[in-house]
Amino acid sequence: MAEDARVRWEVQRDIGLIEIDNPPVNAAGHAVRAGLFEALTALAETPGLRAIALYGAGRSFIAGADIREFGQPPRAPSLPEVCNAIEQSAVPVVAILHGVALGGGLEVAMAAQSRVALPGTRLGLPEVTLGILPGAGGTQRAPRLMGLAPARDLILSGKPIGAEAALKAGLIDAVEAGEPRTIALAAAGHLISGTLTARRTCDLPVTLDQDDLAAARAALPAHDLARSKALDALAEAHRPIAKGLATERALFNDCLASPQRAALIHAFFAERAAAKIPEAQAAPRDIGHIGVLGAGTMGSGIATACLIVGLNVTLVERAPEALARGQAQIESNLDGAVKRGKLSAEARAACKLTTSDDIAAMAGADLIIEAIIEDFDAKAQVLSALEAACPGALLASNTSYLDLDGLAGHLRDPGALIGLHFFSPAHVMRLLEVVVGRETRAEAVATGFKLAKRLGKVAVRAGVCDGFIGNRLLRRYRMACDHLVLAGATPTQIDAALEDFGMALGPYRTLDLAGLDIGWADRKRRAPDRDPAERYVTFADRLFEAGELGRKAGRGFYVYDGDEGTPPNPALDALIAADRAAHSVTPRDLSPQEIQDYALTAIITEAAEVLDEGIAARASDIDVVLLMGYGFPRWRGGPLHYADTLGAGALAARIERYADDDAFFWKTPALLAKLSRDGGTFAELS
Ligand code: HSC
Repeated sequence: MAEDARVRWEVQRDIGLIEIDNPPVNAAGHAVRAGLFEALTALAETPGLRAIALYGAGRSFIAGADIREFGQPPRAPSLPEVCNAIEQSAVPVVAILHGVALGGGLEVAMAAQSRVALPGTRLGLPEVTLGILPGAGGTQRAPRLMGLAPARDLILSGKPIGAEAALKAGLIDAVEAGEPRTIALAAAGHLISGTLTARRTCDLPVTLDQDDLAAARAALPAHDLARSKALDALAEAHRPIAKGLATERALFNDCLASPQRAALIHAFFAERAAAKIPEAQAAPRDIGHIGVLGAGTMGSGIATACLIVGLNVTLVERAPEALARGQAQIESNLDGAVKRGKLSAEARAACKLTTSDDIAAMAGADLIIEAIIEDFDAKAQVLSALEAACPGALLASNTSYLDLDGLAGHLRDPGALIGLHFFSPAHVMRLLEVVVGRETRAEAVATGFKLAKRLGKVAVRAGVCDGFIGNRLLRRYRMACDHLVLAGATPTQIDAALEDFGMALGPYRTLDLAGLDIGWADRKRRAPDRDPAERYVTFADRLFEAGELGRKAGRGFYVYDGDEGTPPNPALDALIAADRAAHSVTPRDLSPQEIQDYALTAIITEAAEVLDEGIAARASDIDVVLLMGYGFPRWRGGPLHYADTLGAGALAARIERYADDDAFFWKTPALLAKLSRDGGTFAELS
């Protein structure tokens, strides 16, 4: 047996076995590619060999190319070269898939002459989610194995499919249960006996359906480079494979060079970096039993999220009608999860929800999350009551901006309190801000992160300040948008410009969705501290005071009660005109670019301050919060990744220009000024 650091091979009678062993996910980095190439070459020279089986050690076959290598100088052999060598092997190769076979991993498998997957294997081509396309033959071999339309689905969705679906689609040849090495030996035997057919994928025909590709292209968002290039590559799949592969390579390189690729890969690593916290070494508590106090929208969403992953939940609410409403909401959420395939019927039946009107019912819970109204005194009072009634439990507040240290001050054991800022709907949104107070114990932080992982959420550590990371940036962004209205833009123009930038929803449409009462309550709470120098506009307050609360009232910034779309609320013109008159502003036209620059610079400015104050540990954590909780376009990488593409110098100059008009709102943050002076980037700070 020859040995390579990442790939081992051995000969068993007339069978060659190749094992890939590159923890944690068997990414096909340079060492794996070189090892595979060497193993194939050595086995090709081994006399009497009749079949080769390729499998992965550890928890997966291959999770794809090594993403860290993108943007680095290429090193031979490339993955396409390895795939071609597998496909052209004179001795037939069977690939044994388990865990995941993603991206380049599935491409390696598709180049083999046969494929067997273990039950539970997830197979997919997620490259477009990273701003690239399958570049090791995936766009040419998937259509040959599955047909053009299913391959187009697999590639454009980026979503993996299960082993049974892959078998049905023709992507694999068999599903067998067992250990990968045992299945590898058996499958190689079946290749030799002929019970498993060996065929070269490159020899299979593809029928081109131009209409299908044209319809898929018409459905793409205009910015989406990777999916558009993937369609270009698929359109070549009916040609001889060498030609198709050459086109695929050129298109892959276009994607590789694009800012979208850099942004999407930044987002991939940013999500994973967020889990690296100073408290990672602390032992988290068991979290089998969760208490949730408050059965409103947030409480029932949090309870649903916990139930879906099999946690026991005790839900407490004083008012019987509210408890009944919350319980009904949870039941309906769980039914929805079953319908969407997120929860099996058996798991649904096994959900353990206990309800009560007495907080003592939560005694014995490992962690209790309060999700009552956003009012400091009310929260302080229930937290202290919880501490008395449920001794020893870790306590969490689902506050979205209140002072966690102030709340902890009402507890005998302030170290047991943590902030868990869920986003609505809590059983759907994947972001969780874990707010760490001055005295919060490491055990509580580690438990918050453990809960997030169990719930399938991405947790970001945040320090204490008004609004933590996300809502603090959002407030600044909304103020900037109000200033743009004052200057002459309409809310509709602002929504359109920012949706054009890629925001999931414009700021005023978002306000309508959330309800104008929320922003109003926040502004009212902060009113006593408002500096008279602030350029405060009142049109949103006036709308709220007229009962126009947004979607739930049928009217907000837009009108929702007609059949003719959602026109702007006609009442706005007079309210905005009054603000302009009060500030002696003569309105002017603003271009979409001006709107985008102003609003985005406000987010970046606040983000730089949040980072400098240590509220966020890294620039990429701020990016994750905005990407996962606030609809910031993932293909732009988040506000600070986007800031790096503009350059600190250009941003500082822009802020100075804005400050000429409004020196109260616009001050260059010290951190940005430093980066501008030194020519540095936010990414380099992490
Ligand atoms: C690709 O394959 C392109 C091809 O078409 C080839 C093109 C070649 C063209 C050449 C032209 C000349 N690479 O997520 P986790 C790390 S693109 C490097 O926490 P889980 C991850 O960062 C790729 N590292 O675990 C983390 O590191 P940390 C297509 C990778 O169990 C650790 O592994 N494939 C990596 O929750 C654990 O990851 C994909 O997009 C990779 N490919 O999920 C799959 N994958 O501990 C991406 C993971 O230091 N990966 N890491 O933080 C995933 O979806 C998930 O990681 C898994 C595991 C589902 C594999």
